[in-house]
Amino acid sequence: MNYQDKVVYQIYPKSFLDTNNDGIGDIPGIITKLDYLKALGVDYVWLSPVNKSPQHDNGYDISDYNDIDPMFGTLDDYKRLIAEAKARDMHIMLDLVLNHTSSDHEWFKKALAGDEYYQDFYIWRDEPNELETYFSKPAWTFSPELGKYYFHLFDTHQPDLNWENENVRNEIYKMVNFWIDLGVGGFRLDVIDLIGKEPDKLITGKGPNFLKYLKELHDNTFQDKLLTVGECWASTTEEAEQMCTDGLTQVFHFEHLIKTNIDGNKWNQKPVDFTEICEVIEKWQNQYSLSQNWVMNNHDMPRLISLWLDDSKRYQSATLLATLFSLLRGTQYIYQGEEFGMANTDLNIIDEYNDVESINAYAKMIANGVSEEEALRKLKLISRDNPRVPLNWNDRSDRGFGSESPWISFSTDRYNCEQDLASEQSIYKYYQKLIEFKKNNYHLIDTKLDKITCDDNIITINKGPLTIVCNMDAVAKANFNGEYGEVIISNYPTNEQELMPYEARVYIK
Ligand code: TEU
Ligand code: CA
Repeated sequence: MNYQDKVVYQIYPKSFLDTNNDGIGDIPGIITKLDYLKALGVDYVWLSPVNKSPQHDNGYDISDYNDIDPMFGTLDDYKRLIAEAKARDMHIMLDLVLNHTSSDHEWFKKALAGDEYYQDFYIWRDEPNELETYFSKPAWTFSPELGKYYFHLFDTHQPDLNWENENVRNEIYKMVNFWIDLGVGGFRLDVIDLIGKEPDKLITGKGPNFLKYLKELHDNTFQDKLLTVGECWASTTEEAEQMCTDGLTQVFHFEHLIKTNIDGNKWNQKPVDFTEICEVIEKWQNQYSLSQNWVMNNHDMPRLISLWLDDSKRYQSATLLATLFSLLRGTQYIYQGEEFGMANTDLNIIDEYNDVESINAYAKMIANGVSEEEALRKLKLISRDNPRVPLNWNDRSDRGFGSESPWISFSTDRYNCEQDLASEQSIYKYYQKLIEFKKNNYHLIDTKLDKITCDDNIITINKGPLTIVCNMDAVAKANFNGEYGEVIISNYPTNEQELMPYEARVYIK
């Protein structure tokens, strides 16, 4: 099964819906919205980690893989979530963070206490080398307990596991099988390409043993029984193919989403060039034959309507992007709030930031002489806190999130789900329409592209009887002669000869 006609909805649990007024979204809150997700057309619900965690990286620092953090609920709540999802013919996907644990994990605590068996679960050296974390700091932290440095590619509270140690691998397989037995329907594998790292050789991604570990994980756990998606920031189609042969169902590539980084540095952004985006689309659609997916938003990226288009033209921007990406072949991933057009938030002081990556990057910029104003401007544009603020379910003082004092400030943007659903121009309803079309006509979607072009910022995709036209510009395009058949979906009520700003049309012949 390749799952390409499925829709996956990502939930960032802390910010989804709070039912006990502690400022933190929770599993019971997710259960109350399953009908809403079902009606959208969702098949799989992926939850960012809800395991026990001290939250130094918002749950991507797990201290107990086999339990749920009390802030989100209990294991029984999680079982109920699985059952309630199944009752609606949906599945729950668990976020597996296998590259590192929290420094509060009992393995690490035992290691620090002198237990050599567990010391070998992590990576220790007498001297650090020059490797850096993804969070702008050295990748080695000195442990006064052991008189050595431990290795971590993320925060210092996220020590990397030593995958060379067979005992680590076996513990992981046992844990993954625990969740399979509990009934999860799939896994998202956090930074999976890093497990084969060889720090002494300065190799971090896709080390020499990576594919071997991946196959072993696959063989000992999910095999080909569940939907699995690997997070790999920069994968070529060849690498993706390797990972998806006796490994994963599919991998994220994010190639289209990192095109605006200058020299790979996310803090230096340039305007999007849609010609480049078309090249990425063409490459994956036409040169990659295994299962693939398209992502517009997630908890690590700014909202795409704000980064690429104009969030003040919310309906057109959101529906235009949805039209472009939903009708490509591949599993569609929707990040919470995307379906009703949530935009970036507008944080103006560094104290309002929560995300460790943003806070460290800011400190580094200031240390390098960047002005506070400029550093804040960069954060505002691209910080991971943008998509992580609580969802605006409505316009009440608690935004329908369930608490007036959330763990991170509400968005400065007040557009909300209730307003969207009541609007003549509902983004949610447009998504519904696209998804319904995609599911009912998947045979038309599941083909290579005949052609994709970007002329004067008008993207045109032809495949079989379908033509998708997207005006990526804020200005109208006169004399557009689309002789592509009948318009079946569009984000404008009438479709004239002129293409309107951010207009999207789907034609069928
Ligand atoms: O992200 C992987 C990762 O490499 C990110 O740090 C990425 O470089 C950054 O977000 C780009 O801005 C995953 C999770 O999605 C992220 O939330 C975690 O912080 C990270 O792994 C560590 O588990
Ligand atoms: Ca709560």
